[in-house]
Amino acid sequence: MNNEDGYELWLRYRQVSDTERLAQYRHALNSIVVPGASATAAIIKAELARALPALLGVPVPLSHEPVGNALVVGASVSEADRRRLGEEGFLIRCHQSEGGDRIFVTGNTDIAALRGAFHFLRLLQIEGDIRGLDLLSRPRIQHRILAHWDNLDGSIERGYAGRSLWHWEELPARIDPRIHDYARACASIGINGVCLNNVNADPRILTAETLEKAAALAALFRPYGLRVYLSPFFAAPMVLGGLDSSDPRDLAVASWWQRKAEEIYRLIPDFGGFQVKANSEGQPGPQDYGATHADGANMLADALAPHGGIVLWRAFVYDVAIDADRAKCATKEFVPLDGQFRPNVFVQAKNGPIDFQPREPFHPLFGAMRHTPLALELQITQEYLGQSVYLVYLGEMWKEVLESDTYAEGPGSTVARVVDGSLNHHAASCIVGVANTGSDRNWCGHHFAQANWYAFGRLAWDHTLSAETIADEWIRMTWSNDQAVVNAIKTMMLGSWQTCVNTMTPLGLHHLMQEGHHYGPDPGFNGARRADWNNVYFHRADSMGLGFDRSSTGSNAVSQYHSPLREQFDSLETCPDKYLLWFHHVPWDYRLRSGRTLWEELQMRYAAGVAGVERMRAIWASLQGRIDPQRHTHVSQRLEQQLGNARLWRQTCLDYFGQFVR
Ligand code: GCW
Repeated sequence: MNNEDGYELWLRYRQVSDTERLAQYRHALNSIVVPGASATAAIIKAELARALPALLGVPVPLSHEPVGNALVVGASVSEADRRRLGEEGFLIRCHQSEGGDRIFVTGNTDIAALRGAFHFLRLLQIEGDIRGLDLLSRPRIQHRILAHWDNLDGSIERGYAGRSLWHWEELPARIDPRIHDYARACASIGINGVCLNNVNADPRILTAETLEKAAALAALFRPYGLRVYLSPFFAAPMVLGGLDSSDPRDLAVASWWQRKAEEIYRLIPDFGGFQVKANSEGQPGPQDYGATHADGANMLADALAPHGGIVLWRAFVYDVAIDADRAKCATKEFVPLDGQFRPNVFVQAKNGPIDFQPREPFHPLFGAMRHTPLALELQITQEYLGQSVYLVYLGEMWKEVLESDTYAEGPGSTVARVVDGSLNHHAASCIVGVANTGSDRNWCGHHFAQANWYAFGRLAWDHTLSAETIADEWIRMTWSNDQAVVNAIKTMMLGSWQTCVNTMTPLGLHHLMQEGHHYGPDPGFNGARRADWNNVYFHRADSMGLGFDRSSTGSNAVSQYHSPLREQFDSLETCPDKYLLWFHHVPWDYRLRSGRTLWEELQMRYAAGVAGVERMRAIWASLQGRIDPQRHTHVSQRLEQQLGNARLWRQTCLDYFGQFVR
């Protein structure tokens, strides 16, 4: 078995192994016709010409007219279909004709045809049945954006896979050819936006010089259906423009942004918009002038609106003056502003109210702002989840969030329906994933972290897909179609998130990681300058018990959720175990549903964290010889490291919490 380095990601076209399927595909695909002449059509041609001969093991020529049974990509659609498909939706349909059978992959635009072409290739990659295909697929969420926390110096905030792919210093003169492969990967899973820079923004992102660099990337991305977004520095009018204020209500400030927007759109006509972190963790913002988040967002929105751009205004704020419980701050700050935002503003909230922890209950904002489109921000990069050492499949976590019921409009008011716009009747919708890519040869540091990039794209396109279906596809494309291998890897992946939660923060614990870098345990950490940057703030262990009391007799964060969740979370008896210590300060000898006391359960969970990694390690070892040696060894080494770290978590946390147990 040949060594592989993981560079090809899931676009790893190997000859189909099932002989019946192979015969079916060879029969159906004698030639390829891509009638379009655009840059996108050229990309479709190149992808099919690369993929089909490799998958089928025989030449599949590109031709102007169908020869024999043919795949035709990009042909026009009927009037009725046109309306159903929107801009990016596609159809895949089989037709029989005299000259031969045809498989048509069509859409309203070449970009739609590109999406369809990748979908069709995926069917072959997973060795599916392509006879009689008749499918229509369109995205459920409109803007599906990867957010890169890349700095202009090439470093990446919370990046664990090397340096920035952009090579800012070489742009615009040289564009790393690798970026084409990045764009192919994004296009193949339906991502349609890329925010190039860190939300902790460098003001220089908006200089004329940097904008030319961004424009070079935008030009590369355009035919792949990817728009570029930027994270501006809110005080740029002062830092770059020499104004003496950045007050959003100041006309000179607003007109500076208008001119900046004009300059951007001259260079990047399809520019997507701004993603903004303001008045959060030291970033400047409208509140510096006594103005509100709405004032700030609207001023930027007005500058972008004439050009069709949007503002993603982040709700990751936790000013202690707002509430002593950090989990409550964002909702308290933003709900009073609901209804005040321009139509091209999204308020963008993380999945949970604290900060991308291994598990959090969903962010209450999703049930609380009915008049504003809310963008969901997920973190693909594993800042708090073992970085590029841990094998953690995040598809399951994201499904839990998406399927969480906010009860905003009674049962069935899921986060997914808030985000896709259907619940509150918003035409616009957006989801953002903080990217885990970098210059490492395998893109994501850990071979299995590629699955999270993949899963983000697939869920952004269709949040009704199950985590298991997505894992199944990814495994077949990335590793093997051998059913035994697929089953083994799927078992590893589907248990991996719960294993990570058990390893670090079982039963609703959160934020116990080492300061700053957030890898490894440090439950006793108490040296930060802000109370809510200390780990003891979050777990509150004492001789009475463990956990943050957010019940109605504590911080009352439960009140930010709708009934019946509010009551369910509020009562120790009905609060789900997985959120127990998130919402309650629980006595050490309290008996959980399992019959074990809290202290016994905690020991059991930390042990389960270690056992889970041991199980993954054993399964992976059993796959030796069925996976290429290079990738097999790489993952084995990571699992070994993960195991060591899981043991450290168990020991550190049980030693630490044990001191409080009488
Ligand atoms: O998760 C925290 C990270 C910061 C990050 C911040 C945010 C970009 O520790 O590195 O800053 O959240 O989301 O703004």
